[in-house]
Amino acid sequence: MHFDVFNGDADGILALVQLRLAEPKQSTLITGVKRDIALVKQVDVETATSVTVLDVSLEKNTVAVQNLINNQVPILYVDHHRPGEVSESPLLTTMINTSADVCTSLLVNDYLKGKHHLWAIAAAFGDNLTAVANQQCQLNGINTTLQNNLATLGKLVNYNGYGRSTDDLHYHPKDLFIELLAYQSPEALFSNKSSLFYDLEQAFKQDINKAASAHVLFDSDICKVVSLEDAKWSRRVSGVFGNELANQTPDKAHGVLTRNLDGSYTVSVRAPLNNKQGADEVCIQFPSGGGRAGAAGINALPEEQIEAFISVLQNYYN
Ligand SMILES: [Mn+2]
Repeated sequence: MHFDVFNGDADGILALVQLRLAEPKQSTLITGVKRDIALVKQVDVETATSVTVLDVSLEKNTVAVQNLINNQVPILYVDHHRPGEVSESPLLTTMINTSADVCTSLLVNDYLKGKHHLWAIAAAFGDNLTAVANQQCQLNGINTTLQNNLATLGKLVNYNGYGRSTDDLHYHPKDLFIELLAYQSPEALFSNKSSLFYDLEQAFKQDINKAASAHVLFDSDICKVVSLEDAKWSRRVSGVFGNELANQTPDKAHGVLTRNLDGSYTVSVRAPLNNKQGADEVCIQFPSGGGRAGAAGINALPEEQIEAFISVLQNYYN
């Protein structure tokens, strides 16, 4: 049995859509919410004959990958996150590139020589690689309407991946993959007015409108921190809402808090759009913090550290 292991966001799902349109294959699908990245360990070593892994850091899956290699299972690994120490093996084929202007779907696009490039461009938009995605649109002579639709598709599929567990999501990423695979190209998806594209768009609008009533914890010229009520919609929209706030006031840093089951908070941090650095530096000052320069997060911020978080954020960008 072949296993397809993929991140539940736009980049992971659309990388697999491209691959399986080009190389159809019966497979067992393994995925989860966007933050669920230690996925390879879910592969059944006994029945696996081959494995494809997309858009989850090799560093977080080293042990499981080694275990597959030890069991003579060939692996194709495509990703753009930190790989850590990669053990050489003729069984392990890697396409890993950590440059800031690359995502997994663009790597798959190269591998397939651009065969399904529209899906790859949507994924690049989903991973917020807007400049690269726009450039790809230009290179391929894509008109403005299609370009806007691809950007929306990337945003919506990415948005669908956020949640505490897959129960929070509108579509389980497995189902989203299966439904999208039924379309040869995103254009067919856009022209079907009853497709999931329009369902997701509707759902997104509802969530983002609710977020407008977010509780403001702190607001200055430097940064703004808000908290959302403890609800499924809050967990779905928190990441994208951070991006929206950043777009509205590009000179400010932003933090969006949602409450966890244990009373701690998940924090999404966005650096000011006009100064896209340091979000990770702010977050790693707290246990369970991490991320990239422009967008980072803290998985479990204790309630009593909210004030400390706000002053770190304020002082960092002051
Ligand atoms: Mn990605």
